[in-house]
Amino acid sequence: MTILAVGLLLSISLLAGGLSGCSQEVLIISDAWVPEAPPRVYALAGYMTIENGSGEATTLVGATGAQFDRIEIHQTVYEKDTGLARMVPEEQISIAPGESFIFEPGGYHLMLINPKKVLKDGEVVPLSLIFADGSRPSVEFEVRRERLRL
Ligand SMILES: [Cu+2]
Repeated sequence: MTILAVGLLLSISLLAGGLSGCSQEVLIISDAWVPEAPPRVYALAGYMTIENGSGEATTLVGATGAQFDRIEIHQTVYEKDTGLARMVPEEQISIAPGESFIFEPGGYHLMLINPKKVLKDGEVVPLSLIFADGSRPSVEFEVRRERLRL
């Protein structure tokens, strides 16, 4: 029973590893940054551009990072009536072949929930993106002192 379970896990991770090797060659992630925030904030935002240089659609389903309790994909939307902004969680982001998807202030962002330490301008935050095909490319997000516009 235990041996079977271990064998199964091993083949799953080998499969994921193989897939990640392919995907990373054709996904270009650039301009990854996190606005510096005051201490004791509940969450930080992460922005980036994902370019899908492959011949197939790719789907981002999440992200992880040791410096945060959890990470969600959010979209900022503005209410037509009031003009007030609110954030809507998104399960996934699909990017067509040859297309780019931009996470930027006022639109989509990674919500980095419960930072475990204060991040200062110039520091680097390592995150792993999670794609539906099982690939988990590592991305270094640069902390920048820029006003956060939601
Ligand atoms: Cu958010």
